[in-house]
Formats: sequence, structure tokens, C-alpha cells
Amino acid sequence: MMTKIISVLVAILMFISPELPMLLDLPAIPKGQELKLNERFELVWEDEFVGDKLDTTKWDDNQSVNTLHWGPIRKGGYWHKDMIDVRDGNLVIATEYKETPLEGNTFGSPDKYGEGYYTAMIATAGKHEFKYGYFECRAILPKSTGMWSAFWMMNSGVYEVNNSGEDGTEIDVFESMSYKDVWWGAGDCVQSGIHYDGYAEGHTGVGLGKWFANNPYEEYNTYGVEWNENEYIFYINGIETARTSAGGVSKNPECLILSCEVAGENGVAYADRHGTGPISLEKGERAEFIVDYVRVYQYK
Ligand SMILES: [Ca+2]
Ligand SMILES: [Ca+2]
Repeated sequence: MMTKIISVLVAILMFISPELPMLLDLPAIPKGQELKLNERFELVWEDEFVGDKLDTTKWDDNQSVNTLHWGPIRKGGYWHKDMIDVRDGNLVIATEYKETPLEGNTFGSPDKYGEGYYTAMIATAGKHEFKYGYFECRAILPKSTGMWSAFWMMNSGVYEVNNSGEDGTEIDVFESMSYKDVWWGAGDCVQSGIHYDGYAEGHTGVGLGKWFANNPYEEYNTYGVEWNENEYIFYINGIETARTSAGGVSKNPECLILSCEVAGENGVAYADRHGTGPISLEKGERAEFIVDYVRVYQYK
């Protein structure tokens, strides 16, 4: 109900000034071009998440993926493969607080698993990488502030600081960082953006705003990006939200990543460290990122 009221208010604001919601960092209603998926694209790769375990010919669930070198500590929590499940036609990435650390191979890393929030990621790095096309997932988002789920793309060229994103750009198709976490109650939104040129001094990123999805913490929505040699175009449920060519569009193949992260650092959850609000997932509770499918299309 609150979302509906806010949606109407945002619609009125957008009628007065289309740019106003973005200027105020308010979520906006997607209203750009229609995707026209079947007219323009053909399916070339998919995982529908059938069966009862992750297809490791498609995904690496190693939480310190060789080609990415991340984990097992990830921001304010830990990534551990036990938090990954495939059931009822879905990938489920769970997030829970563990007082007793899970056992795990840390892949030569000196980092150890400890008490804290456990969640996970999977990536197609080193297995399936793609250049240009349309990339979509259909998902229900995890219900907690202080953490976020994401569908994103990555190439290690992102680390090359050369004033360009052409060698690789982190493409954040969506991040769910706003669960019930804004004072006016319109948390039913996700954000999109890109990052390139390293993550330290040279780092350059472009936030593309926040966008309403349809009851995204309870219902499936589709989140996609169209990537061609000229630009990235982001979509929710087949309607454009935003587009950009900032930094120069990546010309390198990129892997797909599905992940959950907890705000914080060094494995310690840190209230509001990433603008997510304090974590609302209590000990003994479980939040689930439920993904029906990931599909990759290329231009006909
Ligand atoms: Ca670069
Ligand atoms: Ca499925």
C-alpha cells in the first residue's frame, strides 16, 4: 500500500519534472523503451536451476574463485558454498548468522572463517564469458536491510587504471540495497550502475539511480542489461530503466555473477557501511535470494 502511494507521488513528481526523482535519489518507475526480446534476440545460454545441485559445468561455487580472487571474507560477512542450494527450480543463496564458524577450504588464503554472517556467490568466471547481448535473471530478493543481493558482470580488466572502461567494466544489473530502508518507506526498488578503472584511487563509477520493481522481496521480477558496442541499457520486467556509455563500453567478454553481500568490512557487519541501513537479519533468521533462471541472449 505504502509503495502504491509512493509510486503515485513519484508519478506526480515525474509529471512535474522527469528528472526530479533522480535528483533527490528517489526511486523512479521504469518508463523507457520496451525490450522486444523475441524480435531482437535469440537465447544462447541459460541455467534454469533444475535438479537438486548447482551445475558446476556452468558455475564456479568456489568462494575464492581463481580468476576473481575474492573471499572467503567478503565485506561484513563470509562467502561459503554451504549457503548455496538448488531446489524447486531455483537457485537459493541463503544468508544467516553462524555463531559456530562453518568448516571450509579457504584456498590457501590466510583468512579463516569466523563467527558472523554467512552467504555466498556463484560466477561463470573461467567457464562461460560473454560479449554483447542481453543478460537477464528472474529473482525474488532477500528480505533484510544491511545486505544486498546482486546480478552483475565482471572482467578483470576493471582493475586496469587507464581512464577507460573498454578493457572491462563491472556492470551491476541490479543491487537490492533498499529493503524497507528509507524513511518514506519506498524500499521496493533496486539500483543499477557501472564501475571501471580499479577500486581504489582511479576508481570511477556511475550510479544510474534507483528503480521500482513489482513487490520484489515477495515476487519474481526480471532484471536485465542489454550490452552492445555503444552502450549498456538496463531493464526491469522488459522496460528500460537507464542507459549509459560512461567510460567507454567494455569490449572484453565478461562473466556472470549472482551474489549476496553483507555491509561491513573484514567479516564484521557494520551498520549502514554501504548505505543499506543496519542489518535487520537476527540470529536464527534466514534471508534467501531466490533465482528462477539466468538467460543469455545475443542479437539476431
Ligand atoms: Ca580500465
Ligand atoms: Ca527455474
